[in-house]
This record gives sequence, C-alpha cells and structure tokens, in this order.
Amino acid sequence: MIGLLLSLQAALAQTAPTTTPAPPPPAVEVVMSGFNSDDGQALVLVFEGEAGFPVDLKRATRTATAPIQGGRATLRLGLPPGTYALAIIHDEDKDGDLDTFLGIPTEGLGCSNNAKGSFGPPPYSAAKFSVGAEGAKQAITMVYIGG
Ligand SMILES: [Ca+2]
Repeated sequence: MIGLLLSLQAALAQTAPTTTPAPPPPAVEVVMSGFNSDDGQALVLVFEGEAGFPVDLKRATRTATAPIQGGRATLRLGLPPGTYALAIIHDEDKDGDLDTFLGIPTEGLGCSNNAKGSFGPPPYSAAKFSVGAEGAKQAITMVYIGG
C-alpha cells in the first residue's frame, strides 16, 4: 500500500503543471478619426456576430472606452483570433449609450472597414474582419447623420 502511494506521488510529481505562460492575445489596434469634437468619449463595441450589431451594448462581446484628443482616438484591444466587427460611438454626453432622436443617431457612429449602410446601420457582414495571431488594425472614420 505504501509502495502504491509512493508511486502515485511520483506520478503526480511528474505530471506537475509546467509553467508555460499563455501567449498574450493578439492586439487589434483601433485608430478612430473624424470626431467633430473632443467632448465625451469614444465608446468601442466588439461584436462576434450580427446579433445586436452595431449599437446594442447588451449584446456586444466587449465594450471599451477611449478619450478623444484633437478629433482622434486610439485603442488597443486584446482579442483571441477570430472574426469580429467593431462599432464606435461618439458618446458625447458620456452616458454610455448611443443617443437617438426619432430613431436617428444624434451622436457619431463608425464601423470597422468603414462600412456604411444605405438606409440605417451597415450589416455585420460588411463590417466583419479577421484577427489572426499577428493581430489586426482598423482605421475608422466617424460618421454623423443627425444632431
Ligand atoms: Ca451618449
């Protein structure tokens, strides 16, 4: 019995977890421009599917904010490799949401690939892009419809 325990201990010692640190997720560099003021913040929404794209914050995989300086903002997002679409809201009043009036956005909106919709927001399929092991870069220009 003792011999069994000892061999178990030896086996456990051999399978001790090796400390290989997980590689950091690839970075997605988001460069946003065309803000019509430095008021408020850039609110960045990450989507992994068309559900909720582009402005339903509750369905976003992740949200992040970045300060606006001189009409521009930049952000680095660590995201596992995959397919994503980004929506950028110029959250001028910092309420954490896109303001609308009669359904028309009164704050600026930008999407990855600079995708634009003909009537209303662009479809997810036009804004999606791939993130590989080397990361990705998106340069997004803000669009102001109402307001
Ligand atoms: Ca807002």
